[in-house]
This record gives sequence, structure tokens and C-alpha cells, in this order.
Amino acid sequence: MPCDYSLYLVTDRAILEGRDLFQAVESALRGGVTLVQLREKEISSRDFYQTALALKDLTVKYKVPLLINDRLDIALAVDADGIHIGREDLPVQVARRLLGPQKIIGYSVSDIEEAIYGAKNGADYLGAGPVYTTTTKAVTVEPLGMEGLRSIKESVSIPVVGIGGINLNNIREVKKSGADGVSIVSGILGSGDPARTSRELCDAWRKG
Ligand code: TZP
Ligand code: MG
Repeated sequence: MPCDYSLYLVTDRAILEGRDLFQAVESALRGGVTLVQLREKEISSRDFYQTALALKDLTVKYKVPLLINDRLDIALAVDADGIHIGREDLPVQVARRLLGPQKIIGYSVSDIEEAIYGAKNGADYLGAGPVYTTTTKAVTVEPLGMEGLRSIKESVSIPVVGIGGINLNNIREVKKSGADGVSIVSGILGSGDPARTSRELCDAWRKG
């Protein structure tokens, strides 16, 4: 399925510090994010399901695909557009078998070996990171930087989206490295005005 990966919002309630998730995501959608991933690490299955269901109404309204982090069951339950998984989740080829050919599968990578594995096993795109230092996720690997990101992009023929520490100050640099888009958490949800920030990020990406 063709997909616009250019400005990809990934959610994280911790960044919102109590602000409403749906209001923040809708604001970002108004600003032009092209893809949304619901990422919940500390929530019951029931709450995850209810949140995904409600978020799907929003993404349908803005005609933007919704992906679910980690949980294939939740993605199927709400008929999301796909999932984003990593090396600790279901193997990519198993997810593909269960989801079928039409759904989007994203795979997290930090090096070329993982990138080739993901591409070979049926991922539609790769989330490569962290590109820069991030405090949103506890990561154990060194940031990829532009060189690392570029080498991952050159190792595969599927889209590669950079993630980790991306904001208005460095989005152009990420584009120059050949990435097909940027995944952003705090750079959008941590801003007081996600619509405005998303609009600025969209412009910066388009103008390169
Ligand atoms: N995977 C690699 S870095 C990261 C994830 C989920 C967090 C990115 O968050 P931010 O706030 O955009 O740096
Ligand atoms: Mg995962």
C-alpha cells in the first residue's frame, strides 16, 4: 500500500504530562502529520483497545493511516492500517502471515544487519534510530547520525524513516541523508501547539 511517511507522529502519554492524547493528536493531524502510530507501553489490553478504537475515528476523519505499536491483536481488533514492531515482538514474517499483504508493517532497526533482515522478511518500511540523542526512549545504542542513517537507507530498497531526537532544527539534515520521512514524539507532542509545530515541520520537510 503506498504511504506518505514524511511526517510520522508516534504517541507517548508521558510527554503529554496529563494533556489529552486525542486533542494533541488531532492538533497534529490538523497541522499535517501524514501517519500516526499509537505507542502504549503501560496500559491494559482493554485500555489499549479502547484508545486505538477512538484514535481510529480521528485518523479516518483526517484520512491518515493508523499503525499500532507492538500489538498485532489490537491492530486486528480495530482494523488499523498496520503495526510497528521490533526485534522483541513477533517475527516480521509471522506478522505478515497474520496481517496479510495489504496491511503496513514497520520494523525498528539500528544497523544494516537488522535493516536487511526486516526488508527480506516482508516489512514495508524501516524505522531507523535513534538518529540523534533522545530522552523519550531508553536506548542502549549510540545515535546513528547522518552517516549511519544514510548507510541503512542505502542497504535496502524499502522506505526508511528516521526516529529519535528529530525536530525543526535538524529535520532538513535528516531529509538530506536520504530518509523517506521522520518519526517524531516529543518534537510534536512536547510542543505547546502541535498543529503549528507540525505545519512548520511539514514545510521544512517539503522545502528540504
Ligand atoms: N525509537 C527509537 S528513538 C524513539 C523510539 C520510539 C523515541 C523518539 O522520540 P523523540 O521524542 O522523537 O526523540
Ligand atoms: Mg516493540
